[in-house]
Amino acid sequence: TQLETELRQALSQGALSVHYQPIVHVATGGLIGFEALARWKHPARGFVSPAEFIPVAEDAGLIAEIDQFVLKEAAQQLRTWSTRTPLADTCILSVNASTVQFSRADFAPAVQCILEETGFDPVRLRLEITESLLMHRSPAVQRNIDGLRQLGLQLHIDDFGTGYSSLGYLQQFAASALKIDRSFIQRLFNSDEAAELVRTILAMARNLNMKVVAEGVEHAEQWAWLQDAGCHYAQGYYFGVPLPAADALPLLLHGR
Ligand code: G
Ligand code: G
Ligand code: MN
Ligand code: NA
Repeated sequence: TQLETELRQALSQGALSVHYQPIVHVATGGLIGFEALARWKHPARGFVSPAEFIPVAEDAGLIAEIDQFVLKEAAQQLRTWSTRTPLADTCILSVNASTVQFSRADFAPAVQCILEETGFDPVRLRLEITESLLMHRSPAVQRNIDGLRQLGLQLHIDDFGTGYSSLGYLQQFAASALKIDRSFIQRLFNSDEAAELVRTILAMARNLNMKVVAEGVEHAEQWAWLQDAGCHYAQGYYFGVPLPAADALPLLLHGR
């Protein structure tokens, strides 16, 4: 397709970049780190959403290149910021990892390679994967999961609540955190079910020894509710939109 051709060009011409969205401690509102998000600035169409180009990249066999670009770029960026503030040495980095990648034998080794090249501490890295991975377990997927965990990084389940994960899979998988999909946070005050569901996810995460990240927090009221409910971390426009590196640095320097 045309989009695929243009995406190949974009990759070779360096038209992809990374934006950084703050992740905060719910209790204090203090910055703990960033989610790195791919951005494609198309010469004619402006910014194309990853919701549009990531599925194309997955079908075209370009996703490994994109995910690895984002990881390497973001890890390097945080290393660069170390010269500006000591907070850059402790803040966490959360990066999306396509399910497609987990079937490739060279995935975990490629992540290890990027961590060694950039000198980024694996303990500060979170890979966000979607619930669909829990349903597509195979020996290759399992080897990658084991390999990644041996590196010391954390696996977080993105868009949690929208997929099909059974609690059994979740426990086996040994994810460190659940990121509650923003649709639940958006409906928090519109529907008793949404609020009850978020409470249930929090209780389940406590029992399974996992942390919870609330996504899509847009209002102070939602933040207050999450504080009350004992949610650990949050992300959303209320705390900050995804920003280019130059605009994200001040958040590290001065706090959110
Ligand atoms: O940033 P935005 O809300 O437009 O992202 C839309 C979707 O694209 C989200 O579900 C997000 O997880 C996904 N996405 C953004 N950046 C990346 C990336 O670098 N790799 C992968 N695999 N997905 C990404
Ligand atoms: O699926 P994933 O969690 O990776 O998606 C992250 C995307 O969600 C980001 O690209 C960002 O554009 C979008 N996003 C982040 N915070 C908010 C928010 O508060 N409201 C809405 N509507 N979208 C958000
Ligand atoms: Mn994500
Ligand atoms: Na999400």
